[in-house]
Amino acid sequence: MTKRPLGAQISHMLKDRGVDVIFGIPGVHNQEMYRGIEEAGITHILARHEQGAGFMADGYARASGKPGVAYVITGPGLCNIMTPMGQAYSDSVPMLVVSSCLDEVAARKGQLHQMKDQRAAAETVCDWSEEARTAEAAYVLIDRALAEFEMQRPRPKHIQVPIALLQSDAAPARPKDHNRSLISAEHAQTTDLSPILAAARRPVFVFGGGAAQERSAELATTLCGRFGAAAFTTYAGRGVVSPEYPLLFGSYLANPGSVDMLARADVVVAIGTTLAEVDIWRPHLGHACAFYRVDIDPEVLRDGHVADDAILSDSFTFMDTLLSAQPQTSISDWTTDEIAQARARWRSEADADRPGIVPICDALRDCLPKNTMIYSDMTQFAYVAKEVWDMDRPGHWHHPFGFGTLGYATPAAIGGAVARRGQPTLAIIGDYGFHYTMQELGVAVELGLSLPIILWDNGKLKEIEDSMVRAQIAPNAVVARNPDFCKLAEAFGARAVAPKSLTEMQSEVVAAFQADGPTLIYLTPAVSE
Ligand SMILES: Cc1ncc(C[n+]2csc(CCOP(=O)(O)OP(=O)(O)O)c2C)c(N)n1
Ligand SMILES: [Mg+2]
Repeated sequence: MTKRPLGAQISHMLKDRGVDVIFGIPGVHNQEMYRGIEEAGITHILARHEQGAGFMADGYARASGKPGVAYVITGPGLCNIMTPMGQAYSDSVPMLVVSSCLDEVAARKGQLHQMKDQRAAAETVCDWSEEARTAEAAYVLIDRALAEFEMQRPRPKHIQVPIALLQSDAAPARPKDHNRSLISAEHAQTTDLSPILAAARRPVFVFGGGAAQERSAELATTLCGRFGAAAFTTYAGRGVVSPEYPLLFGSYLANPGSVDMLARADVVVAIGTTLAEVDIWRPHLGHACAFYRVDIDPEVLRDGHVADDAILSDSFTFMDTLLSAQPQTSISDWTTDEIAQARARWRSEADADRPGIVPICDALRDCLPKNTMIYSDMTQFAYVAKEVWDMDRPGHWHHPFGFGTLGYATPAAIGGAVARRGQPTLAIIGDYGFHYTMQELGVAVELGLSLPIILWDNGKLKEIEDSMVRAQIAPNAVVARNPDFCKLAEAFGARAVAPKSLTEMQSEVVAAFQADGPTLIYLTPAVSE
């Protein structure tokens, strides 16, 4: 048993548990955690700000399904990563943040990186935040976090370790117990909805991000087809149902017109969705019929969307069980016409609300390689795309949904590209949001990531300006002087292009996927005129 300082042992333990990449920033407080990274065979990615490290870990986790791990220092390092932790909390992303902490704070004021209660601060934005006071406690907490990522709704966790403990010699953690089954018995619990769905004339499925696993994709479409069900997806659930499926309403749940369609349903089954404010932008879905919910998280099943029956199950098991039941004859009254008409109406409403973006979405989608993974930011471009852009596979469009923070897309796409080296990744971000984390461009250059970054420059904080106008506030504080974005990208060592037409944009996007580093693709509304 090799004794090493605990900081080094932690990296060795993480490697043993399957962690290959850690995002972070070292400092004198957490440097012991850096002693063992290379020795353990883990790649460390040095972000330019802890917020970048957190978003990279998030993007990595969303792309790989593995936990995103970040190392940060006491105090400011932890504070800086709290926004990504809050984002990962709202969007159910498995993220593990390990930080140092001071050995003692009560009697010694004015120490480097001191804050009043770091652990409690972190706890406000994650599932749990714990301090390890012994090496064994650190190991137990790490294994608990990793087990919970697999068994429960995944959410970020924070473990802090006192500096002196990180420095002190410790025996290694026990090797991973491969025999331990992580399948929780409660996930097998399902109710048979088969006869109810077979008898329904207008069944509707609503699929959320919880159903957006690759293995669920064909299941969901087959399930809808079996019962002649119409389907909605939330933004996070896009791609769960094939865009070829004729009864797909798409991701238009936030369009008020979706209420009328849901009112026609005689059974609604919501799978893996919180039906949160950011999904439906109204308190009630709009149905007036039997309503069933399926979720892995009991808290979701107990919320305000009261169901006739709440089924505690992961979405895959639920769908698989439902499909294994004996098929019964099922007649559906949904017509492809009513669905196509509703979709066409909603698409033109999206275009009218935020003009000029739909044609760019169409052109962009047409030129992307099939399995492109997209990361978007809080920009009007994404708000339009989330509705009009059908995905042909689940889990390939990531957005800062719940917490809704700016600056997500660039670093999250970097994390995603690291997780899927050699496969296409794209970022979409607005001119204002780009400022939040643009320094992470340096990381993409360093790593030689062939990452196209679509920068949508409408010259302002357009969504906020529009909102102020609607509220009859004279628009103010909505224009920031922008730099020459192309020169800026070039200063980082990235490529930069400013296509003048949609066809030019398409060839630049194709070229960007072939490049040996990131490309800033600078677009203004003029590109579609
Ligand atoms: C951290 C954070 N601060 C503030 C906001 C509020 N906010 C949402 S969108 C937006 C403007 C974004 O401007 P831009 O990136 O240019 O996108 P556009 O709306 O112009 O497409 C702001 C300030 C936010 N979402 N996150
Ligand atoms: Mg803007």
